[in-house]
Amino acid sequence: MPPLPSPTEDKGKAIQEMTEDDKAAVAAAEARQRSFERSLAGPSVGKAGLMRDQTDINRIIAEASKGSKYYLNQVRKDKELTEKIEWYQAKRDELMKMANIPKLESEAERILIEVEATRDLSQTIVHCDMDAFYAAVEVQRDPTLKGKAFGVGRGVLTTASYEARKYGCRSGMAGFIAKKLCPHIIFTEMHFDLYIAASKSVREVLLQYDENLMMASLDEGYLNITPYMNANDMTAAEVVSQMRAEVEAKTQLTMSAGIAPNRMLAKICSDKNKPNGQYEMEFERTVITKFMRDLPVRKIPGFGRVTERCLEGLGVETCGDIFTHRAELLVMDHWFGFRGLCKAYLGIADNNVAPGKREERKSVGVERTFRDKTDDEDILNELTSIAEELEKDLERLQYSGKTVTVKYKLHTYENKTRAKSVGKYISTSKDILPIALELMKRELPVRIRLLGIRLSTLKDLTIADRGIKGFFTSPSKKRPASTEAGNSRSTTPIIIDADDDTELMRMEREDEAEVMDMTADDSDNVDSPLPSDIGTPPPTSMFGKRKLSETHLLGPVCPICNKALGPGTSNIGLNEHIDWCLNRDAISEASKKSPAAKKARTDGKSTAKKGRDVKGTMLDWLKKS
Ligand code: TTP
Ligand code: MG
Repeated sequence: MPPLPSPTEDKGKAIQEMTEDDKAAVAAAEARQRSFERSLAGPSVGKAGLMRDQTDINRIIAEASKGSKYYLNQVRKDKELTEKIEWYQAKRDELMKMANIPKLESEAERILIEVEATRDLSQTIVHCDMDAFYAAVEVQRDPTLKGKAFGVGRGVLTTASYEARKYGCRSGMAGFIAKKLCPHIIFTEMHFDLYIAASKSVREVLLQYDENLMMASLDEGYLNITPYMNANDMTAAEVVSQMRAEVEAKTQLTMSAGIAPNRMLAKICSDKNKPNGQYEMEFERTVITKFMRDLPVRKIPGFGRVTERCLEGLGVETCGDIFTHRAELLVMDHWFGFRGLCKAYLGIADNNVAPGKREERKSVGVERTFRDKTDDEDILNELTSIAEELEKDLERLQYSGKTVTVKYKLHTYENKTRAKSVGKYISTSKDILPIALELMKRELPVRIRLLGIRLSTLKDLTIADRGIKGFFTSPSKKRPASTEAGNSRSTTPIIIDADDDTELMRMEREDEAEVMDMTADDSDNVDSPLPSDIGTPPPTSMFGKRKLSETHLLGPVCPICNKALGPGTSNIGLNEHIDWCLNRDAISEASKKSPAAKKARTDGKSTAKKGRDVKGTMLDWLKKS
């Protein structure tokens, strides 16, 4: 990591004495430092209405967190990512040297035309998002907070009031850093029961406009209002104004909304006139493509800081740059997913709106973060309480499962998982806890900062058993499929559907999970108030390739690579596979030399790609050309 630049006056003098090459090197080092500070500042940087420059804020955050374990971990991750980007650049150069560029460009254009043909402008999709949701509910609970700078949560802020945001305070920020940015900030406890009740009231209003309402978290949801507009002879803007007014009348909370032909665009639009506003995208191909051209890639839902930096490494900062660099991006298809990028460039995405996609859930888990825990008894007590919470979640979500995985994170931020499968479906703490304890006891003594239990190889209890057993299931046990709306917070779904799960997407998911787990190890608070199911994979079609019904037939699922191991796989078999997965050196030929793959191997994460190997076909194609 380059050192922080020296104070301005020294810098001015020093710069005069430098050669052009030196100046370029300093500029590059400063750019890298700023990029590092930006990534350190977390996922929701760049919001409007700040009282000081975002770069200054990023620097204060970097200074405040310097020396903390979180900071050191970010330095390590930044270094790894920089290496990975260099590897991508070298790979691109190597492949481009072999390529027939005009042919590559026309192939890219053919794919773009193919993707363009999937554009559907017939449906009016709305994304609704409550304004400063937890904070607004807190003001209702305690009206003295109105107009003040405050954050919700103590160790880590779940959100901040708009007044606190002006100082750079935001979701996911450690409380002690928020205090540095805004010394008069007030911290409030969280009151989940109130957020859940408010969310329910909002949902009741939204359901009047689309019975298939798709809640993405407690405070946001998607609707298809096309039938409502037709039935009531109203424009989209009229429907959305009325809907927002009804939400406010019922809850005294304000909501913003975006109107567009698909979910991705609607989500981007809902942020445009926040708070308490709405924005409608014109349903015109040329208007949409023009809108996308200047849009920074980071604005695409699901394109986080890892994707942003990797694309930046290939010269892509805005969606428009995707076209300019189409040839390079096509040769990098294996790692970046070319079709997904074409969709971002064209502003094309899924326009299906359907309530909670239960069938794609692979596991249910509870994780807790804390300042270091070393005492064996303390750790096992924590595990007991986690198992009890997991039982409640399984009851609420109506799942049972066969594979218990204990996950812990060492004080060095290294993640470890241990799993065991059993012959029957279980869902109670009585059944889960002994397995979790057995797995964890073998690991002791440890010094950890996160502990969790996850149940996978799931069975959906809302689906009646097929076959003769189904006839005997008591109807009272079959609950209607609950949506995921009860979840306190789900991760942002990536709503550009890519054909395959790329290395980049995996890295982004890991990064997002880690951001969520960003605890204040230097703060006064011990337990971070993060909601329990934060580690749940995003409920998106992109990642949930395997249907739940299939997993029943395919045996236990490896918690590392998510592969089903076949019916009748024993615990020994499962653990042998997990060991192999953790230590494997035979990953795909393509990613073998990638620093990402090397890291994934040591982290125990798989880079093995599901589905067809795009690189194989790409290389064949290059050779032919
Ligand atoms: P958001 O909609 O992202 O944020 P917000 O509603 O507070 O503010 P905005 O006006 O920008 O929409 O998230 C909704 C709630 O989810 C938020 O109030 C608190 C919670 N949350 C977390 O618990 N952790 C997080 O990392 C984020 C981003 C939100
Ligand atoms: Mg919100």
